[in-house]
Amino acid sequence: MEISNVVFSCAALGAAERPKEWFPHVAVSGRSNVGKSSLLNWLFRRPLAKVAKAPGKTRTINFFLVDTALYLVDLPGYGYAKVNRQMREAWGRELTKYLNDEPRLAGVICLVDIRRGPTELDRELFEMLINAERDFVIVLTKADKLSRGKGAAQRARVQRELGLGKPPLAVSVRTGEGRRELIQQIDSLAAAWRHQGGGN
Ligand SMILES: Nc1nc2c(ncn2[C@@H]2O[C@H](COP(=O)(O)OP(=O)(O)OP(=O)(O)O)[C@@H](O)[C@H]2O)c(=O)[nH]1
Ligand SMILES: [Mg+2]
Repeated sequence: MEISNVVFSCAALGAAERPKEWFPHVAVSGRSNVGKSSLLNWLFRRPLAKVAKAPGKTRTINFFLVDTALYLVDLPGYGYAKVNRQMREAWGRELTKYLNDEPRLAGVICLVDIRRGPTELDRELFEMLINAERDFVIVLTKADKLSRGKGAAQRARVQRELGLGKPPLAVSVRTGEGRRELIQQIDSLAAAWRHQGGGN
């Protein structure tokens, strides 16, 4: 798979606002500021998703239609204390509904900062995805922030801590590391969904 034509489709909070077309969704999740929107722009090679230095930028579920075949979905981040509680609860509810109930959701790319490793909130999300029987992969972001040796050590640590079959993929939008492998992972999630009957 290559990503050539991408169009922003819509920003949704509730289920009624999601796109109507029956294409698989691959969603990108993670803490605020982990680099979700940056990673999507890097995949698109176009700045379609809004990025910010401060956390809490993305506040809706944003759908991008890729080559009229699948949606890549930018999710609001979690773990950002400064947004008011009412807002946070509203997203939490809508996000939980989306992750649990959306039949077109083929899988989730769970981003974790390579320097920090998984946090308590990340683990809560993994738990929710396991309970919902969702396919997901863990991807470490900002690989450029660590030396090669330290990066490899962090990958091994995360593998061990989460009991993964192999070390997670590490990516960097700065150096370009991991782009092809990430596209492959997205492709396999969508392919598995189609193979399993496409949400029907
Ligand atoms: N060094 C480095 N910085 C990165 C990388 N990816 C993202 N960043 C920076 O991290 C910050 C947050 O990026 P965003 O893409 O807005 O993060 P987000 O996860 O979408 O954040 P929310 O929308 O608030 O949940 C920005 O300052 C980015 O430039 C990377 O691979 N390397
Ligand atoms: Mg964002």
